[in-house]
Amino acid sequence: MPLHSAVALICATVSLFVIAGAEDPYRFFNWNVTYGDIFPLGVRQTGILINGQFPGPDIHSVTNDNLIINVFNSLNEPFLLSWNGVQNRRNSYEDGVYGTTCPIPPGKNFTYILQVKDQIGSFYYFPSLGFHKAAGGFGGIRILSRPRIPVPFPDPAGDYTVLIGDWYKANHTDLRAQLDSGRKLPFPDGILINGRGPGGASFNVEQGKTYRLRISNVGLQNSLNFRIQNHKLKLVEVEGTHTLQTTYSSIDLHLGQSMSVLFTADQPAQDYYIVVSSRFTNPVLTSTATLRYSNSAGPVSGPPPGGPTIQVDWSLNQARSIRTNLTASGPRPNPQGSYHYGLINTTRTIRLANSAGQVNGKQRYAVNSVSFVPADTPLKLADFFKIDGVYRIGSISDNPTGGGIYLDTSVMNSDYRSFIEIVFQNDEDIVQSWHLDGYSFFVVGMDGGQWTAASRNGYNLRDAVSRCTTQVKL
Ligand SMILES: [Cu+2]
Repeated sequence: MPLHSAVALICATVSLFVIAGAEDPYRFFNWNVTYGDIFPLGVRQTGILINGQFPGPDIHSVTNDNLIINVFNSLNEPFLLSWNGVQNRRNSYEDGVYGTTCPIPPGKNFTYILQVKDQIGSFYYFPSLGFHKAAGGFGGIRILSRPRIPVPFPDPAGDYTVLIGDWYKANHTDLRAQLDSGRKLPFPDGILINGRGPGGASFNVEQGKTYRLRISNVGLQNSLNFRIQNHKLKLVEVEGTHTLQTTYSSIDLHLGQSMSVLFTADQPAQDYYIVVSSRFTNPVLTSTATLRYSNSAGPVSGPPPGGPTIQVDWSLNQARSIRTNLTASGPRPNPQGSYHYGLINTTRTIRLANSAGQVNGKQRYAVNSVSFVPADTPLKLADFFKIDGVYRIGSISDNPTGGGIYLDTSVMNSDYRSFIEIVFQNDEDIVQSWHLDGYSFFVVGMDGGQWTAASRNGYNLRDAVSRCTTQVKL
């Protein structure tokens, strides 16, 4: 199996903004996190609910809003929520992942204070600890443009969150126990669309109108393909970047990725299949939802449309076709193409290789041979209170070592305002997703084979998308 790689450029900049005038609006959320019975695939299992809901409630916001989210943990184990795609500006301790912040103990609460400063787009939140994500606790995040900022397409007649993901009938505690006993995850039992199994979810449209879908892959492991019977999908936004408006018959979403598509209900009035199927798996898992015209003359008919299954090149070509719309506004009115990332010198190259293996009889995953273990004190707290000895800078190498997997609290430094090239290398036999919490990066290249310095000749240094999650192919 040849190595495959993807390359990201990222600026390690933490900018200080001077905010003049009135404060930006506040939005308050009070969330209670509980266990509850759910039956998404027809059998009872323990889900994680937010205010009684599975999936959790959407967060609707506008650029620059302050989000105050008070989370009560009514589970019997520690809990954290991570806000995928919400950028951190000197507040990485608000991004709920082990290492930057303390877990919320059972019976306690924590109030997240976030600002979606200079952001637009479609994202989602999810629980980051203890395999909770396999039980729910996720939901959509949308950040709308401010009223006077032009958006490069007319207001859609409807705007729907679509959370898709592979799913297991087993409780998250059972799945966790399987990894801890040294086994890998089994093949999933199905695919959920907005928390519902095959045929469960439906979306209502009026004939002739155009709708926006904000689709996120909130699953555990599998790349998914999304399509609508007899309808085309126009891609308009990827994780906060307005894209060239290319039309596709189906779209791949790899784990953790979010995209917005527009479609027009321009077909004869009836119901149609919305199909989500697994990529690069044998067998192929398929699930459906229903697109329902308000004047529908009848139920879905015909077989659900097929999509790509094991074709890697198809997926790579589609990924390469996703480009930034250089003449469209982002969070601000100036076209974002004025940011010439391709002209900035990179001062450092980091190569990260993922691997899987057993450590002390448990199934573990590693980056440059290090499988992360949390320190007793979250790293940002150690920084804040100037506690020495919690972690070592440089406890992970800038390049793959080829050595076996070992446990450590891996911490890599970076220079303030440096511009960094990151090469992701995958020699496992499944697609990997890499996500950078609190930052975005430009995905400038993606290809098979071993990365070399000559690979730079093929970089897209003009209109790559800035996003927070990239796939690295098998
Ligand atoms: Cu994140």
